[in-house]
Amino acid sequence: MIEKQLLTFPSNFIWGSATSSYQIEGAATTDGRAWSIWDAHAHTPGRTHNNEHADVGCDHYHRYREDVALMADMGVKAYRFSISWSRIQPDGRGEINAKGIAFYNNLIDELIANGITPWATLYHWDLPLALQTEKDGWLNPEIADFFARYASICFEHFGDRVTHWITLNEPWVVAILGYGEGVFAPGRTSKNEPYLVAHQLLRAHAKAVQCYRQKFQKTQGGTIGITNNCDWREPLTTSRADKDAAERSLEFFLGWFADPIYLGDYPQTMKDRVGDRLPRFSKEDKALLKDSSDFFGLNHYTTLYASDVDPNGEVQNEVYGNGGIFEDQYVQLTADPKWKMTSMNWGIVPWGCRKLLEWIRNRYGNPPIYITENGCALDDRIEDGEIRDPLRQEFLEGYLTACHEAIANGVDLRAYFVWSFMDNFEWALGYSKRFGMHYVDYETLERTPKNSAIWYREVTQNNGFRAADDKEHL
Ligand code: PNW
Repeated sequence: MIEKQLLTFPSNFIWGSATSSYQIEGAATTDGRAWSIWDAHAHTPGRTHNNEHADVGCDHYHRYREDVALMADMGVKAYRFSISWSRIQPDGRGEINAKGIAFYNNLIDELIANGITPWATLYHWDLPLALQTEKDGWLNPEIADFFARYASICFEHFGDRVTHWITLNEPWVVAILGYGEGVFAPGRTSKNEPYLVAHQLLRAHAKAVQCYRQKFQKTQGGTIGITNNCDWREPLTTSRADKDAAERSLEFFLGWFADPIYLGDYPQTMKDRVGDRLPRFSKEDKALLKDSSDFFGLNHYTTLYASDVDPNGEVQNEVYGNGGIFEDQYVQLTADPKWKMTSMNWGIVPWGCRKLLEWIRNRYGNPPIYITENGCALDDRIEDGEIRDPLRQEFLEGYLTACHEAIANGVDLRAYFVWSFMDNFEWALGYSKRFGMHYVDYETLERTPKNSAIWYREVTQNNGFRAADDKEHL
């Protein structure tokens, strides 16, 4: 018999669950909301699985009360959602839509009434379409001011009750999947634009933080930061070249966005390799960016092995992950065929999570870390009213065990948000991937807790769980 070990988390550890506006809200043109680039992208034939879009999504806009009740049932202390910019400012600038403000006021009040702390993300990829068509979106340096203005509207209306703010969700995905590979909105493919867009995303983040700190933080008493995503990169061999390749891959992934905030500029390896195609920060931008995050928001899903590539040699296979800027990195990425896979084809590798947390601790001076997303998509089916998803529980047990280990090793990890509260619109993959703790029947929009949600409730209530004493996956 496998011995089960009790893993208890620090007493103030925050257990949460996360979603984003475009993925769940629906009500795409209700009450004055205008289209975002994701509405336009999803309505462009061929861009999403079965041409699916989120006009209705999970209809959370109309069902938020039921959803908050389900969150309370699951025992989460915190809920991370995102605000749809084009509900608040339909054109991305100018006029404010009172009905959009009212929706988030209602949601926030409902959360608080249920003892759940709201964590709001200001930008989870749904840029108001008018800013794209009229203002060139994230390529335009002016966007930092548009974003800061929108952010300040949110601080002003919601900041009396929302004290946990995340400026941007995963700028890497916006830059790489939106402007490098073109699989996400706005669907552009370029070797240069990812760097230009990333630069404006960082500037916009910094300006929103400056606004919060100057006008709101003292009176409202909240915290503000950014969420970046990163997979772990393990050197394929012990060779110096492969170790360097893994490090380089992490710097191109996470260092790109975190170095300017914690260390003052882009990683040296990026400057060396990208050269003039990498924008430079003005003195003013550098100062604004430095220390512009009160915490280290991290979304983490998987791991790949990294090895060095001879620029003149032949690349075997381009596994996803380099994101169209392979030639700037020359890192070969591979999965281990022995790993269990999720339905995203992402390997389940909990030890990568621990190593990444420790890498962040070492590189950035042990900042407080919030895991703002972690979870998995599986081929869930509802049978006799039940969703048996033992692999999701195994995934979560593995990753939470890795988190516990990291904390024991001195990592200042303070929160864990499972992605996602419910099945939802998984971007280009439409409704084909189910990441939820709750199953959504897209015909009836009925929500049912998966078995893993029932297990997660125990975890949140006991502030820990009994994990199989199987150190192998660490
Ligand atoms: C994140 N990648 O997206 C997002 O924050 C969520 O909205 C999304 O539903 C979730 O993870 C699951 O995909 C990512 O290719 C999408 O590396 C793609 C990648 C990473 C994160």
